[in-house]
Amino acid sequence: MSPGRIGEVEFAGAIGRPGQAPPADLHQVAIAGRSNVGKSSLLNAVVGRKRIARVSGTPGKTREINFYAIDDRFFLVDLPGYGFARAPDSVREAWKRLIENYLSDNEWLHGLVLLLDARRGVQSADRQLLDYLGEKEIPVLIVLTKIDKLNRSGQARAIGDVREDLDLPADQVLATSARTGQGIDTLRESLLALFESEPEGEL
Ligand SMILES: Nc1nc2c(ncn2[C@@H]2O[C@H](COP(=O)(O)OP(=O)(O)OP(=O)(O)O)[C@@H](O)[C@H]2O)c(=O)[nH]1
Ligand SMILES: [Mg+2]
Repeated sequence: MSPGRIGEVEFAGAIGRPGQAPPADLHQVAIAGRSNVGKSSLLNAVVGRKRIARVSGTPGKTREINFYAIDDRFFLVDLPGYGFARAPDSVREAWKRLIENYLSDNEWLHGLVLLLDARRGVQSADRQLLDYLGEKEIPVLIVLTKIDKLNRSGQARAIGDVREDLDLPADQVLATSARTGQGIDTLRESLLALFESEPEGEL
C-alpha cells in the first residue's frame, strides 16, 4: 500500500471501550506516549492542520482512541497518554486495557510512533510499552518531542541518551518540534513509510 502525500484530514470517530471497533476498516499507524508528551500537537503538525486533534496544557486531555482519516485511505490514530501520575489507579487500568486491546491482534496496524519528551527521555512507562510492542512484533518509530525547549548541545545530548538507552542505531531517533516545525517533514515521510510495511495481522 502506498499512501502518497497527506491531503484531506477528517476526524472519523473514537473508541472509548475495549473491544469497540474502529470507525472503518482502514490501515493504521498510531501515535503513543506519556500524557502531555505532545501527541495531539504532533499529529496536527504532521497533517498540517492546526487544531484537528485537541491540545491541552492539562495532562490526560485525550482519553479515547481517536481516528483521523487521511484522504479516506488510512488512519492516523491518536492514543490516550499513559503515565499520568495524578490519575487514579482505576483510570490508569482502564487506559491500559483500552490501549492493549487496541494494539493486540490489530490486523490493520502497521506500526506505532512512540513519542518521548526530549527533556525527560525514556521513562519506565515507555519501557513497558516498548516491551509489549516487542512481544507483539509491532514496528516502532522513536520520536523526541518539544526539542525547541533545548539548546543545541542539549538536543544532541537528549538524542544521544535515548539512542543509548534503547540501543538504537544513529539514524533511528528523530527530534521534532510541533512549535518550530523541526523534524516534521522527516517524520511525515518516516510515518508514511510505515504503511509500506506489512500490517501486524499479516505477519
Ligand atoms: N514547546 C513546545 N510545546 C509543545 C510541543 N508540542 C506540544 N507542546 C505543548 O505540550 C502540551 C501538551 O500537548 P498535547 O499535544 O496536548 O499532548 P498530548 O500528548 O496529546 O497530551 P494528552 O492527550 O493529555 O496525553 C501543550 O501545552 C502543548 O502546547 C512542542 O513541540 N514544543
Ligand atoms: Mg492528546
